[in-house]
Amino acid sequence: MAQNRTPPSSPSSASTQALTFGIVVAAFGRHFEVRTDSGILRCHTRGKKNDYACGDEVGIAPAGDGLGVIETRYPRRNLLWRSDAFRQKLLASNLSRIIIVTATEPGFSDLLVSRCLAAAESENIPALIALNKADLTTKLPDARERLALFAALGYPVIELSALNNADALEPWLRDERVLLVGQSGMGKSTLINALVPEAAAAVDEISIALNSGSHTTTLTRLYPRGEGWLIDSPGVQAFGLAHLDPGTLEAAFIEFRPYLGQCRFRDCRHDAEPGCALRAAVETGNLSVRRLEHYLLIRDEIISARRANPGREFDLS
Ligand SMILES: Nc1nc2c(ncn2[C@@H]2O[C@H](COP(=O)(O)OP(=O)(O)O)[C@@H](O)[C@H]2O)c(=O)[nH]1
Ligand SMILES: [Mg+2]
Ligand SMILES: [Zn+2]
Repeated sequence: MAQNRTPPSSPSSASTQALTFGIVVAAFGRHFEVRTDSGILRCHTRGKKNDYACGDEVGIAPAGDGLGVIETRYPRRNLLWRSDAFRQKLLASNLSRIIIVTATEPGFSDLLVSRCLAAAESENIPALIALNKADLTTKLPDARERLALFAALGYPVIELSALNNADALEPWLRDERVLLVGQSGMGKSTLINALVPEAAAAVDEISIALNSGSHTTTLTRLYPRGEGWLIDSPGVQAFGLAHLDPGTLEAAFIEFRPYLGQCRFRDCRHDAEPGCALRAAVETGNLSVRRLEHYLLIRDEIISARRANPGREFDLS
């Protein structure tokens, strides 16, 4: 999948050496693994720069002994990330699909599903929902019912049992660049092991030595598969969307779109204003009250994150 590529502009550094094209396949703080045509290189970065994500296409200067330096990053087609008032976490880039992994047990948060969907929609990345552990049949009806909310919006919901087989996902993976995202314990790593036979290393925690000593960290890792790839990510509990402005968030709730701009007041907050088109649609059963609640909660969180850290710039494109 990697190929040699000449950088778009001549290198700005003193080096005139041609850069080697690669894809970031693992990120550990300021160290990265980059897959190139001639194998995986362990790379560090220039200066304090560390905003690379799994899936990024980069140009590296090989330094021998399986080491290299990331010199440049090529433009991203998209980027999935989360942020609160002060921090941000890059999840993955250049995706063609996101699979939100839920399970019959332990229980999952439908609010988190809405957050992941909003993140995907804001970057125009198609999303589907996997309902894993379908073999645990006592909890299955309840999980199905909770996901019906999203199925009704048109998101595919695929039931499967990763421990038995994951074939049901096959049509959604072929040559695609897919991120698995979800709470911990849902079965993301188990799914990767089922789908990428040589991925036996997809364990939850991997100890790695960083320069400051030995750390245990959860890891985002990319696994090549056919012409595409799959990315396993650590469990997310909080998926902050502080980088989305409220207008983007509204439109990321796809079923709201026909109603946006229809409220009596142009700056309607969809809380208790008269003539709110979203509330009216909830009253008539055309919109789900649960999704409106999710939207309001995330919107308020974005507003307070921005108040807590005014002037913060969100630009990672
Ligand atoms: N019964 C059942 N257990 C599963 C299934 N898939 C995963 N598990 C179990 O769920 C636990 C969490 O799985 P893991 O892949 O680590 O979840 P992750 O945190 O999302 O990566 C492990 O004990 C798995 O064996 C499944 O389809 N059925
Ligand atoms: Mg895992
Ligand atoms: Zn309104």
